[in-house]
Parts: sequence; C-alpha cells; structure tokens
Amino acid sequence: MIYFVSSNKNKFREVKRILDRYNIDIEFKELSLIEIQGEIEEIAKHKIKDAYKIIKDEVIVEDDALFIDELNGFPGVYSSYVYKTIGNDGILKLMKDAKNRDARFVSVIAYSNGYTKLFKGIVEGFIAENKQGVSWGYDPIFIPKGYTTTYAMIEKDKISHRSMALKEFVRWYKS
Ligand code: ITT
Repeated sequence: MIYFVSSNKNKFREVKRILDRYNIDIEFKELSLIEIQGEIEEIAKHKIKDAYKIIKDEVIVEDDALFIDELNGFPGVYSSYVYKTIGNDGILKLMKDAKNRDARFVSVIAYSNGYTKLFKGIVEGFIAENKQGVSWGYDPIFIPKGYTTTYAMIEKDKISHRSMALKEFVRWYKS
C-alpha cells in the first residue's frame, strides 16, 4: 500500500485509475503540504520530504504545472493559485490575441520510502480558443498535440502528463 498525499481529489482519482491498471494499491491522504517557491522538481522534493515525515511509509506526491509559451511560461509553478484566482476564463482572456498558443503540461511524481525518487511526464500541446468539455482544472482549455480537442473531451489517461510520469514510476517500482 502506497499513500498519495494531496489536497486535490481529482489528482488522486486519476492517479488511482492509472495505478489500478498496474495492480498498485494507493490510498488517498488528504493534506495540504506547503509549496516552496522554485522549480517544479524542487517543489516536489520538498513536498515528498514533508509527506514522508508525516506518513512514515511508502508515499507519493505529485506536482503539476502548465507552461504557456506566449505568457513566458505562466502560470507554471503557480498553476494551482492561478486556477483558483483567474481560472480558465482568465487564461483565455490573457490569450485572446495570442498567435502562439503552444503550451505544455508537466507532472513530477515523487515517491519515497525514506529514499526519494522523482519521475517526470511532459505533454506538449496548445491552449484552446474556447473552453471545450466539462472537467477539472485546466482540462477544458488544454489540447494535447496530435488531438483536435481538449483533455476534457478525450481519454486523457492514455497520454496525459500524469500517466507518463506514473508509467516511469511503475517501470522503476516493478523492477
Ligand atoms: P497538491 O495538494 O497535490 O499540491 P494542487 O491542486 O495544489 O494539489 P498542483 O500544484 O500540483 O496541485 O497542480 C497545479 C494545478 O494544475 C492544479 O491545482 C490544477 O488546477 C491543475 N492541474 C494539474 N493537473 C491537471 C490535469 O491533469 N488536468 C487539469 N488541470 C490540472
């Protein structure tokens, strides 16, 4: 049994759905860990250290960020705060006249059993012109490369940043 520490139930739901396919048991521990300022890997490292201190058992945390080229990488490591404040409508407003809609979603999965290891998943894509579909977070505005519609409208587990990072984790964990 591995614990997943997060304040975000949606993240856990997807993590569980993905790990179920590999017969890895995961349990939700709803906790908000302090996020230091820094690069996404640094944030994940800090969160996993704190999570392990609390859980003292196998534990995973995840840190995600959406980087939009036209906005010089914003919201990036502030993705959670930006979603809660200006949300998708705010992002679309900032992107109203943008020619370059390139963006990428990054997931860093951190695992610890006392020893810590990080796994990264990156999905290149675009910011949609309008919201498409109903889902959580930035799903309705993020179109992965090779698709014509958003994360909210497709089977995202097949290709998502979270799936990619977790697949790396599973490969390592099972070996
Ligand atoms: P933690 O407690 O686990 O840190 P959080 O919600 O603060 O939860 P992050 O900082 O890792 O999580 O995530 C940044 C935000 O990016 C998150 O709050 C969502 O709004 C958004 N996000 C992350 N992954 C997403 C996904 O797959 N689809 C849509 N939005 C996503």
